[in-house]
Amino acid sequence: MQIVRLDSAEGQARLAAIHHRYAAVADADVTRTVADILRLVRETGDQGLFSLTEKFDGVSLSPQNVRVELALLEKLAEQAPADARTALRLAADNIRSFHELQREYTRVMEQADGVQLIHRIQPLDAVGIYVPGGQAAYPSTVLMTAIPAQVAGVPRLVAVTPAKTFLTQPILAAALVEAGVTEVYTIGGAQAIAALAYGTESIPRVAKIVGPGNRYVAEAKRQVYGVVDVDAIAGPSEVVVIADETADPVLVAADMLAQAEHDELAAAVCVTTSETLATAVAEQVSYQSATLSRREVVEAALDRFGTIVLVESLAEGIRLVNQIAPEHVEVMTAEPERVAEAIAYAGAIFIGPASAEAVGDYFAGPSHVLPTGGTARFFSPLGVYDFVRRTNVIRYTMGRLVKTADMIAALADAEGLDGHARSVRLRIERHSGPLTAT
Ligand code: HSO
Ligand code: ZN
Repeated sequence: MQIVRLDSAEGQARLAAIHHRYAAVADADVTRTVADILRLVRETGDQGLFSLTEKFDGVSLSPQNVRVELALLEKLAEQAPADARTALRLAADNIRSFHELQREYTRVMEQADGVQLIHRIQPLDAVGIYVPGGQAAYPSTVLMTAIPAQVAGVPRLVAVTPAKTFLTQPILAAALVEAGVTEVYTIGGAQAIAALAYGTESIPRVAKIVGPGNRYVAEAKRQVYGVVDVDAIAGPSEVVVIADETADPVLVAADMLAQAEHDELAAAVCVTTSETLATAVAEQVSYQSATLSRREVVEAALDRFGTIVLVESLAEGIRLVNQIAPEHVEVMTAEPERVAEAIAYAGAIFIGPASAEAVGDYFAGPSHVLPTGGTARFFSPLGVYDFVRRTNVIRYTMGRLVKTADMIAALADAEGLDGHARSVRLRIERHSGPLTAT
């Protein structure tokens, strides 16, 4: 684990690498392959979807077996360990209660003369949740993506996943049950994204697609954006721990390793004012990493981005954290609330030694689907607000129109749009009755 001073040449080089961590390279082959897959499903529906599933997953689908009945899903869920299922249920309850806070309601501005201006909020009709096959699929992520949509009131929650997923990971079936999905289809890859976006004979289209996937899935989501909405394409997970001499090096190291085990591209950084802590964290990182089952992934990640940065003051550390704008920030300092307050750009902030990132990853309630790669500068965590549509409604009265017609017409004239001006003036001319509220 590298320890560098912020103002050293070494420190600057390391931070430059961290700042440019995911200049995602668009692979032309992937782009082309995905475009072909999307076209085939768009043009031929079920037929293309089923032939691609046969080709890539070796599974033969039909309109009769592509959908998993919810009763069967519940049976599959029962094969997951009971303690994990109980934990999923409690986690789901916490996620639901936190997201209730984010609910938005239709607001009406009612004026004395009867004019009504309405900001109407409605849930999306249908949301597709992509659940990747294989080890990269996390039941916690199923909860984090499906529950905010459910709280928003989305009536159709459609999960898609390759057929083999449930056989190898029944806990994913349990998560889908717990999250309250309403439809499940055994399709995966770019072809599943196509089916959700365009619809096929067997799979009615959705309005938005969320959830992580491999690069073909990510590229497919990018290409269908605009036909449907999609969530942000998440990069590898990242944490910055900001710590002073009061922090426990054992915990700082443990949390950096928890991040590093996600991915060879994951970033685990500690920013500290204390040289003693820096040395102790570095020692702990090598000591603890030896016993992790994903040691190889951990080491690759630490080689690439694992860094302990020595800063002169906490103020300097906070500036650095804001420049990195990481997905997660943990604050382990004497007055963590004050430091946390000064952190403007982060997906999620964890205050004090009890708030391990794992608490947020699994259980506390706030979403773990967070902006990565510095996008916390302008993006937010996935939330209920991502699953609603807003519509503006205007209900004017003739009384108000008479009062304001000249101003509206003046603005229309100024833009050279006499059709607009006329449409308002005509109403005044044709209105003969007394000026009532309606
Ligand atoms: N740290 C990941 C979420 C996760 N961790 C899922 C464990 N499972 C991104 O926030
Ligand atoms: Zn995690």
